[in-house]
Amino acid sequence: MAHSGLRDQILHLFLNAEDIFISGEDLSQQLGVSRAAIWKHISALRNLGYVIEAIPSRGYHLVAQPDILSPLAIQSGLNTEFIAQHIEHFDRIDSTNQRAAELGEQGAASGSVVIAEAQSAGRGRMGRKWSSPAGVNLYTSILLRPQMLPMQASQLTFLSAVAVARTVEAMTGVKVNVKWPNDILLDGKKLAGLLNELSAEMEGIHYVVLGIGVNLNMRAEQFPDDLRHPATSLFLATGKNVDRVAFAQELYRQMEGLYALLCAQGFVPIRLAWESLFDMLGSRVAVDCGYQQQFCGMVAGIAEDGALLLRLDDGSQQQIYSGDVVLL
Ligand code: BTX
Repeated sequence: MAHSGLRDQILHLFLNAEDIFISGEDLSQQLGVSRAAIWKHISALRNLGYVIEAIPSRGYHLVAQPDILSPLAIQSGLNTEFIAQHIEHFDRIDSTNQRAAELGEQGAASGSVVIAEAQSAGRGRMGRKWSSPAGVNLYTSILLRPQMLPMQASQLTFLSAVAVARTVEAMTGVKVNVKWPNDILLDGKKLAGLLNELSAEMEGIHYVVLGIGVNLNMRAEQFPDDLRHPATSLFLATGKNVDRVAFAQELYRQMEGLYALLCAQGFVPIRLAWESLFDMLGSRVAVDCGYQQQFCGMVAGIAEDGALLLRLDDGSQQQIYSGDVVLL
């Protein structure tokens, strides 16, 4: 985890103070420690990359924060009801999905979030790996306890895709597309990946972990050579670094808003939002479903349960549950 104790409390005061300057006297009174202790922790914060100005007659002023996805920074001004009200942050972890599943087993509240600067075993679908270099991207997992049937859980994948797309547009003005089932593409290159994992019985869901990886400030040389599809980052596309804390905040707000919409109005508005980002509607595609099964046809949309709807050449409609889609 990033920080602890008094340091966190000092940061909390900086981030939530009305006035940009706080005197050493005020800090020591509010936290009940000596001014020498405050000074020691301010030095420690500076060593971590926080830029803190000290002006004798006015006090301390937090000028800049290091590029760390610290829970305090994310929670300051977040304004969500439940998503990211509880955040676990790691400098490095095997997989945020793995940790969020542990939290799910331990009874953590719906909306709990795990976030990491780097992953040593970031997971993709079907045992694939998600490349997760340190300090440049977003790797996060959101724990939810939705009141829905297990067969409806894939609705949450579409919801996550819409949330990522809207966040990217809000933060950078860049428009992205989605590809069935779970890709987010920028100019045809993979920008983000979603991995949603489920713990359920036939009758209901215990919890869902929504895993989201977005390439934000990743440089070209940080991508592995053996990617299956071309990939990109927002930095590569725009030439500008993205503020990772602001991006995470916007993503959690979008997730919460769309989740509220799903709970209130069902899947239809989410499906329509997703389809508006899906530029293959009406296109002729081939879908490789594995086991030497392949379908060709026209993309007609997605079904309530997340299946891809394909109009085959004989006019019949085929629902496809998994496969790789290629434009013909
Ligand atoms: P996927 O199976 O659709 O994509 C995995 C494939 O994408 C890999 O086989 C590789 O070719 C390519 N790839 C790997 N890393 C990257 C990258 N950084 N950018 C673009 N392409 C890449 C997608 O699976 C699901 C990924 C979810 C990742 C998040 S991160 C937070 C959470 N924790 C966790 O362990 N996984 C999720």
